[in-house]
Amino acid sequence: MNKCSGCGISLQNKDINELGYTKSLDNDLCERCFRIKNYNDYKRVIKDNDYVLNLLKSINKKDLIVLIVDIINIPKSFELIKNFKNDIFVVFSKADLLPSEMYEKKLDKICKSLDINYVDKLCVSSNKNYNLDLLMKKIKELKKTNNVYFIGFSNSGKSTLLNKIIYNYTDLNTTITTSLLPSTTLDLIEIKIDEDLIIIDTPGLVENGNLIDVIDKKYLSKIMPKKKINPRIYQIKGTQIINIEDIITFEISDANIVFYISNDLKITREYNKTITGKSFSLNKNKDLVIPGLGFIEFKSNANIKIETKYDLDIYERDSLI
Ligand SMILES: Nc1nc2c(ncn2[C@@H]2O[C@H](COP(=O)(O)OP(=O)(O)O)[C@@H](O)[C@H]2O)c(=O)[nH]1
Ligand SMILES: [Mg+2]
Repeated sequence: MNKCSGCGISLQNKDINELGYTKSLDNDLCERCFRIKNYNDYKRVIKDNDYVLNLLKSINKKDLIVLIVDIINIPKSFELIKNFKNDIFVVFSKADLLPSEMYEKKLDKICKSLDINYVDKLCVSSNKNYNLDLLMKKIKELKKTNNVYFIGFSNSGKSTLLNKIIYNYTDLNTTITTSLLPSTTLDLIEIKIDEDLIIIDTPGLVENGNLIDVIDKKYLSKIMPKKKINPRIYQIKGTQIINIEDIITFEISDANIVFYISNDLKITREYNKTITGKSFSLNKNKDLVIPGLGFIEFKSNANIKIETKYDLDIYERDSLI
């Protein structure tokens, strides 16, 4: 059966409401990928981790896994990745979004703390073609078989990276569908790079409590940074309320903090208001990570209370910057 070259799903012409539908089985793309590519018209599909992990069972023990991690959205837990006993090459994507490369050493520490079979790491940017030659060189050095799997959480940039590799290093004229929405890639997509290398794109794993899975899709383009993030510094005296649009509100006292979120999001201050919500007590040089939105760096010790209508798995880590 033919598969959609955009998302990997098996094509079918029987049921318009089911995934993989196309009018004619001679088409390369399913209707959904066609609409994403031509009209930017996304249809949210939710695939759970059991579905993805089941597909990943085809990974053989000796195959190299390239774990793609969005530098802005480093997940709290890599528990799911621990199941893989393969060599894991950690690739941090979207390096173009952060202001400096000071974080490279800290990433090493993060990788070592993940308790996965970590063999190497690299920061790349598909948008800026940053470190892609080095990525290919390392993949070729690290791989023990011809199959190399790109795995990671949704929206970490797996398909975009593989498209860049196809464009830069092959004569193929196929493009995998990419979008702002999670679960764009629906099945394994094998790309033969050369005689000795097949890279396999995979659907993303879902991270619990991530804003991109719950926010209305009309806000997605706003919360996902597209350009280098301008760090926004706030020196707070007394107690203040800070809103990030109507997504999340913080009550914070006497602190020096820096927001790393999309430049398109407005941060506003409010006075004489109290909020109810979860409290965090943060030390200097810690980040508060708001999955899907970004992170706040604490340059001083502070208490912070958070109110949001979304069920987010907010967590604390050593500062990245
Ligand atoms: N700024 C930036 N955005 C990227 C980069 N790579 C991917 N993205 C964006 O991240 C989103 C998810 O990309 P996609 O490749 O579909 O992720 P996947 O779910 O892991 O396959 C899209 O909106 C991409 O435009 C990058 O190098 N830099
Ligand atoms: Mg994808």
